[in-house]
Amino acid sequence: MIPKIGLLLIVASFQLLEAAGGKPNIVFLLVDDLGWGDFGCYGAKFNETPNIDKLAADGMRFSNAYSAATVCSPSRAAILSGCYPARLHLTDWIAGHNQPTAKLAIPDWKMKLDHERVLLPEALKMGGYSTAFFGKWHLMPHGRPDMKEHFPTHHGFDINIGGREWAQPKGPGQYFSPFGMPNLDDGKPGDYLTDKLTEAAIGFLDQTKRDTPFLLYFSYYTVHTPLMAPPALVAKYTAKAKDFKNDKNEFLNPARAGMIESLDASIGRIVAKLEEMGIAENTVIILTGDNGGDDPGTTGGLRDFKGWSHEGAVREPLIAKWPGKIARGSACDGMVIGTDFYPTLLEIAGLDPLPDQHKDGISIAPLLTGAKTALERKILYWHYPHYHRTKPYGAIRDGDWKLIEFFEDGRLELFDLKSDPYERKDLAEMKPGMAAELLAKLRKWRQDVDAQMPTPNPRHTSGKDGGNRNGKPAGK
Ligand SMILES: [Ca+2]
Repeated sequence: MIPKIGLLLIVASFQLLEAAGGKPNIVFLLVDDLGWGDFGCYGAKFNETPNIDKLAADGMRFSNAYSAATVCSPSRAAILSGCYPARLHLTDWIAGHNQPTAKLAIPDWKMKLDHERVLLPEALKMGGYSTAFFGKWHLMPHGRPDMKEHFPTHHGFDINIGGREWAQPKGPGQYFSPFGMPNLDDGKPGDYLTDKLTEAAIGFLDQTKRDTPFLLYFSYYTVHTPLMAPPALVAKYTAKAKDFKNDKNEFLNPARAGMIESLDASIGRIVAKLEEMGIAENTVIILTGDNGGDDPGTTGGLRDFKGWSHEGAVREPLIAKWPGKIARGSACDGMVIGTDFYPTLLEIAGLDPLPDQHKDGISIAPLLTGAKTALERKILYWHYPHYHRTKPYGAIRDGDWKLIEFFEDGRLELFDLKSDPYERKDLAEMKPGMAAELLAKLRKWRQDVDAQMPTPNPRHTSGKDGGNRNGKPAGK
């Protein structure tokens, strides 16, 4: 690997030759615990998301976009590094669950990002971008807000508003003032976190220099628990729930629906601000989530949800808008995963790929512009050597086929997502040849990325296999 400092010098020398003007601005919107069925444009009838639906109507909506993990930290690390969590050895939410007597002992994984890697914001910064972070970080040692070297500002962001070690708002008022977050105005009693972060993001836009392109990385704390929304919105959805005909088993939670309406309003304000500034035409907006929703009613019918091992845990909404480049009202069913954003945004910014970085990502720019309807890459992987709601597992999607391997006992599940998108029919026993072929690919990949595996646990207590934190059986 080229030493990071050498890479910085090489890239910087190229960038000095190139004027920054004309490069598109980038607004990356990452929603926490977002279900595949949470937006109107993805089928939601209870949640109301007019601004997000408009964003999709003005751009492209993906139907096979994935997070690289079923929980927060590894998914976020994959976006920022362009590498699979398995390669980073950052495979669980920080700080993870402690299952001391489970059948398997989890590996010694990393609870922080390596400084040796060149992350997406660092690469864009080298390319002349100003970089700003808003919201949830959750990529540093648990309970160590003193470790400033792990904050966003030490990983390529010029400014950090709100990011710290927290997985969720933990200030005195949680989603309401006071917030207790870095560089975020605590406001007055009753002020709501999503609104205050949006104000800060708009304040950043106000201060941007027109000749400097920017990355606005807005990592919403919403809609992670605790489910808390402004009282007027809770009242609105409480009333709506009373007469709601719930044909598709949506999650009728007034607080969560209110959180999503606040999110939608935030996105509407940012889009309006870009238009008001006259820079909307030269700004790419990407909206996605870090892992599935935290309730079975959020996934649009996909099996399972956050922290499990099936599609509902990792399939995410993905909407992209880039006027003049992405066709209005377009749709794409090509497979995309969180590691792809890094090389995609480099290409959009007119920057060369970086040697030794973003190893597991592929630019989806050809999908966005319509040059291609699918990437040559047909295989995606997941690796979770931990206990959560699921037991430790690995998974591979190869075209329409998906195989899940559970590490405790080697049990396999095989699904044909084309005919069975909701993973109702396990074909592992009916199609042992296909299962074996996919398993071989999955194991080969684990070797290639040096994935950490769980090991037999000498402290395992017979009869207490650790299970999962909710005591539910694996699977739906
Ligand atoms: Ca999350």
